[in-house]
Order: sequence, then C-alpha cells, then structure tokens
Amino acid sequence: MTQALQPWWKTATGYQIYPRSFCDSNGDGIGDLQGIISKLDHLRDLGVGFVWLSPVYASPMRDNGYDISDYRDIAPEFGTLEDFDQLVAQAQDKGIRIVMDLVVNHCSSDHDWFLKACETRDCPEHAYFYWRDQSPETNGSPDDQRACFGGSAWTWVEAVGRYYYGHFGPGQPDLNWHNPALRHEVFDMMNWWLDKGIGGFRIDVIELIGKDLDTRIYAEGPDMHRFIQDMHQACFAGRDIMTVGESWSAKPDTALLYCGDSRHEVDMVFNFNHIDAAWDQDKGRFGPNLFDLPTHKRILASWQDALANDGWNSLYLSNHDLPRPVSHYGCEGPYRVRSAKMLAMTMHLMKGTPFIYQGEEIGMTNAHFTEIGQFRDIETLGQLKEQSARGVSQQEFIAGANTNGRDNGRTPVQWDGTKHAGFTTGQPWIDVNTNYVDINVEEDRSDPNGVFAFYQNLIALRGELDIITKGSFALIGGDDPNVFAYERALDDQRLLVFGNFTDKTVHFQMPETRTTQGKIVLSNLYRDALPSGDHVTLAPFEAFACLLE
Ligand code: ISL
Ligand code: CA
Repeated sequence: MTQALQPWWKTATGYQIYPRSFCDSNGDGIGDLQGIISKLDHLRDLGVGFVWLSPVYASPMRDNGYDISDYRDIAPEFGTLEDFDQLVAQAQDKGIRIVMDLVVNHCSSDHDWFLKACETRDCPEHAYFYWRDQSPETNGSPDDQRACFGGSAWTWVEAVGRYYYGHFGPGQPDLNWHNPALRHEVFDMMNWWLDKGIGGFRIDVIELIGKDLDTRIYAEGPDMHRFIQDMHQACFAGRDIMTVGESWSAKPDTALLYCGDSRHEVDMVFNFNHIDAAWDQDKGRFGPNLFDLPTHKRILASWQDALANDGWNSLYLSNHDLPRPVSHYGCEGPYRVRSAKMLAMTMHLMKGTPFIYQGEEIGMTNAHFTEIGQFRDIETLGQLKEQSARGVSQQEFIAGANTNGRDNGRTPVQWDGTKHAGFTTGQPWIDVNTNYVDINVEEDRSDPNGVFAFYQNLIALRGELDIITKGSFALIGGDDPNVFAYERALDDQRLLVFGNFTDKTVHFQMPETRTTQGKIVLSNLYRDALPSGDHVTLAPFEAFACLLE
C-alpha cells in the first residue's frame, strides 16, 4: 500500500531556542540573533528540521519577550530585521525552518495600541482591549480575578476612568479578540511574517483567546475555536507551514477540536496534562514534585489514543517554562547521561513531532540557586511576594523555585568550559549553572557516547524507520511503576520501546512470552538483543528499542 506523503513537520524534529539564553554575540550578556546564527551548525549536526524561536519582537522584556510592544520589529538586544532575515536564510540553507512564537492573547502595556487606548475612550485602539467600569462590591475592581503573575487581573487607568484586563499582569493587557478590527490587525501581521518565509507559528496560550469575561470563562471560551478557524482561513490556508497552539486546558477529549483535519485550526497542541499532573493541587508548581510513572504513562497514552487516526501529537518534556528533564524525571548524579538518553528515547519514539529544548541535547540540569537575588522570572518573583505574605520562608521558597520554577530552563546554554560557559564574554543576565565546567556542549560532543550523539542517532532513526512516524501505539504494562514500555506497529513490523525510570535494576513482566529476538535499533547501554522469555531485566535508567519483523 502506498502511503500518502507526510507533511514535513510530521517527520521533522523540532528544537526550541530561548534567544535570551542561547548565545550572546556581542558581550552584553544577552543572547541574540547573531549568536543563534553562529550556532546553526550545532543544530544542523543534531539533525533538527525546524526551530521554534521564543519571541524576538520589540518588548520591554518584563516577561522576556512574551510582552510585545511592536509585532513588526525585533528587540534591539536581539538584533534587527536584517539579522532575522539572515537567520531565516542561513537556517534554510542548512535544512532548518524557523517557526516564530506568536503572542497575541495579550501585548505589552508599552504597545502603541495600548498607549493610545489609555488616552481616550474615543479611539479605535481603546476597543482593542477589554475594559470594565468600577464595581462597588469588589472594592472598585470589576471582579476578584487574580493575575497569573500576582496581584489583580484588573488595573485602573485614570485618564479613561476604567479598568483593563491583564490575565498575566498589568504589563500584559489582553487583546480584545471579539473586536474584528483587532483580529484583522493580528492576521495582517501574521501574514507579514509568513511572507518572509518562516516555517509557521507556535501560538502562545491559544486557549485564552475567545474568553468570556462576563461569565468568567477564560480558557477555551465560547469563541475560541471560531477565532482559531478565522486565523487559519486568513493566514494558514494554502501555506506549507506548521502551527502548534499552547493549551493548558486541552484534554484528550477536546484535542481533536483544535487539531482534527476537518477543523482547519492548528496542526498540533502543546498540552500540559503530563506536566501539571505532578503539581500539588494546592501549592501548584512551587509545591513538591508528585511525579508518578503510571499516571504519566496513562496520560501520554490517552493522547496517543485520542490522536491515533486524526490530528497529531506534539512530544516534549521541557520548554522555557519548565524544569530540566534530567533533574525532574531522571538523575543529576551518576546516571545523568544515561537518564537523559532514556527520557529522550521514550518520548521521541511515540507517535508525534518531538521537540527538544535548548540544552536538553547535552543533558543540562536545574539551576540550584542559593539566593533570591539570582531569580529573574516575573512569575517566580510574583509568587515570592504572595508566598512571603502567606508566611512561606525564603528557604522553602527557594527550594520550590529550584525544583519547578521557570528560571531552571533559562540559565544560559553551556557551550564550553571557559568563563560563563562560552555563552557570553560579558556578564550574563542570569547566572550560568555552576556545573558548566563538566556539563557543556564541547565536552559532550567530544564523547561518542555523549547525550548529543544519542540524540543524533535518535533523530536519524526517525528518518530511517517509517514505523516511528506512522505506526500505531499501544502501552505495555501500564501499571508497572518503574518501566515505561510500549509497542509501535506498522504492517508486519513492531517496534518495542522500554525505559527504566528508576536508579535500580528492575524486572519488567511482559504480557506474553516471546520467542523472536528482534534487532536492537537503539540502546543507551550495550544491549544487543531482547532476551526471550516472559520478562525483561533493565539496568538503572536503561532504555532500548527493538525492531521485530
Ligand atoms: O507555567 C505556567 C503556569 O504556572 C505559566 O508560567 C505560564 O505563564 C503559562 O504556561 C503560559 O505560558 C506562556 O505564556 C506566558 C509566558 O510567560 C510563558 O513564557 C509562555 O510560555 C505569557 O505570555
Ligand atoms: Ca547580545
């Protein structure tokens, strides 16, 4: 049977760059576009097909670029539009597409639209935002909704005598998607970038557009899908691009509403079901890590099942908002390298498009800051204020922020063992992890058994075996507390994948006795065969994949 040709983004592996922390070319301590250009060979060698570039637009950087003050310009600390065009062209020469980050649930309070909107109610821009008048019941504020980064979601503007809504905080006023003129502006801007030849968009908190402030439904509001469909029609239709929307609310039973073929919305969603399942119900991300492997497997499998025949999965463990996978799910100590490979393999061999977050390809770890003054993130600093007021001690707070805070993923990429890890010749905007002398790109890449080499093999394997992109998925031994195992199947082929999530040797019970041995196609140890019999013994953090034909 001939299979239809797959779109490029189904066979490619993605790589996320957080520009501020990637590579600094001019010694001001902040990563930039020329820094990225200087490292394109690193990405080409790795084998990735596209880069998701976190925001590089003009911004006051209160939320490091997720607060945009001009959608058609580049922040001066990152470079210029010429640098951007150069990046797109040079990346393309190396077979890499550049996917932009689209942050249009809100803009920055420094955006011209908002500045005008705050001067008078009688300008078109005023209606680009959500305004409410005072309410006597809640101390003036329209309601008691809190902003994600602390404080009230409503902020008073004297000149217009009204409150505006900022879901994340006062520096990030929400754009009024119900206003057709605003939608038109946004779509126009998106087409402007797409016409430059970018590979598509990662769409920030897409679940929040279409909110209904009256009924206080913020995520997946009544108009969200209509707006995404409008966006598709105005910008995506007929273009060879990929789109992925960030949605903390998407669940297996709503996933196809975003990415089902007939919906004409986005190609994939980034869901967080496997991420926030490990967060404490009351304490949220700053509470203890409640990771439980059977729960994790069940969630991942439920997404595999939901999108088995329609839609498409994104596969990831980390991004710029999340801790480092080896610290969170693996081991920072003696099994760091081995656990980094195990995590990569069990994630990338499911069905979907895998995303690598910068530094993951060398097994970078969490930050381990010791002082409050080392934290930079607006969410962490907002939490600090709120938690201190509740009596949480500084020490306890630092422990929480070091475990799951957003700065963990934002310490600079460790390129080599020289000062500041070769990230900058100046003073880095956020401290480099002190372990850079041992953990860095130069060191890891010089080792044929390093994490980087393993990712290279993993990505290459994806190109060689159709079963990885096309095969069906079934969990094996879902209740086993130690091992993540699954089977992929395509025609007469089967691919078995095993990963031990513990630092102990474990025995994994197979559901059926095997006689065929198959061929080991990837292993993070020196395994050369799948043992026959009814169980598999795995060394600490061991992972391997076996092809049966
Ligand atoms: O992880 C989160 C929940 O506690 C939040 O940190 C995060 O704000 C949420 O994941 C949405 O993230 C996206 O939008 C934010 C931006 O700060 C994040 O960096 C971005 O990924 C607002 O634009
Ligand atoms: Ca710089």
